[in-house]
Amino acid sequence: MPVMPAAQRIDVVSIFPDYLAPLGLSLIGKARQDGVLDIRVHDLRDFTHDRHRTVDDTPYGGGAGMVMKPQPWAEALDHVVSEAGPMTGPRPRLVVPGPGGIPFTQALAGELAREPWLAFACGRYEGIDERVYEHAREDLGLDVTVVSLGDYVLNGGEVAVLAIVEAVARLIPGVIGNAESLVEESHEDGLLEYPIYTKPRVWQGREVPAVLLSGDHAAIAAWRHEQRLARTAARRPDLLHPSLGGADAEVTTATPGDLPELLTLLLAAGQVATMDTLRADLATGRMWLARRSGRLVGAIRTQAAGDTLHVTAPALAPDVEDEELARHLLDVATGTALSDIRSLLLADPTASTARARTYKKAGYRPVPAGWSRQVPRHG
Ligand code: 6GU
Repeated sequence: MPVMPAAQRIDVVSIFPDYLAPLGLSLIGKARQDGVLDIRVHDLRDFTHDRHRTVDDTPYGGGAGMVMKPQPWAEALDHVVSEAGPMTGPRPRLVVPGPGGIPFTQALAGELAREPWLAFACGRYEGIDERVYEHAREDLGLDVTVVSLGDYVLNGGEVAVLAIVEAVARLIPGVIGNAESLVEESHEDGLLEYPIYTKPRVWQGREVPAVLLSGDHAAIAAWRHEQRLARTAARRPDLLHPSLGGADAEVTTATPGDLPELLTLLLAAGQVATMDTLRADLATGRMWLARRSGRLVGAIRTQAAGDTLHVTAPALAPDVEDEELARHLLDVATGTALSDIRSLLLADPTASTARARTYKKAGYRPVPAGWSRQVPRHG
């Protein structure tokens, strides 16, 4: 007989329990019915003892707004945890949504999805008295994480909890049917998703890109990868630059102080350069450097001329035969190019067999001056 894994338990404490009603809908509502998720919403005001069910008061030290009182929060958290027994029993991980938290990311969603028990404390007003966090950590033994959705301010944590629970729950087996669709998604590998189309092939005079109808799976995969890079560069360049830790290397743009080391690398890699040509390159184009443990192991230079981006062969240190790194440098240098670039010209007419394969895989075709590739338009 198949053994049902225990449901993930989620407790939410809020002064607006109705705000969390959407957790009864759609795939999350279904998962609750199926016993995959055990979500319990608590009203913070049930843990007050005065006639007005007061949850807030003015801040010590002055300042705008109101602060959530410690007593109702402590009793609410005690109540949630009490269902687990003494200090040694299972404990929820306490997540407190707030603009001052660590960024909520797909990686954090994955981490939270592996927790058997989560508790969310929805603050309102200016926030919760700091001693509630200390009580949760020191007296209840909870791991407390303050989490922010982004750099903007919401009125309270409830909307954030809806977002966080949705991102977490869909990673739990049994919450969404198609495990495949989990893998191929924006952010799972640090790039945004490619554009997608369905029937009809022509809609209001707009055609689906021909490559998608070609049946050429390699061409389709190359086109999609290209679209992902172009989109990420246009909309989220911040994702490309640090994620350039691909191929175990840190990729950065060069500064004048890098030039002597760069010259050594280029000469060792058999390229033609002097300090003067490099200074000129730096002034008129862009240079990307790949470092491993601080050591310069690769470089590539680009220069825009009209709608063509001229790209040098990726230069690698002689002991670094790593086509993945070469491809990575090429993707970085071309993926972050200006959006009005329509074609790429890669000056490497005498590429090695391995390097020629890298260029072909990246969508380049041999031309007399080296290798050429067209850049698709993107939104
Ligand atoms: Cl998680 N909570 C609140 N109240 N405001 C926010 C937020 C969270 N993330 C961004 N702004």
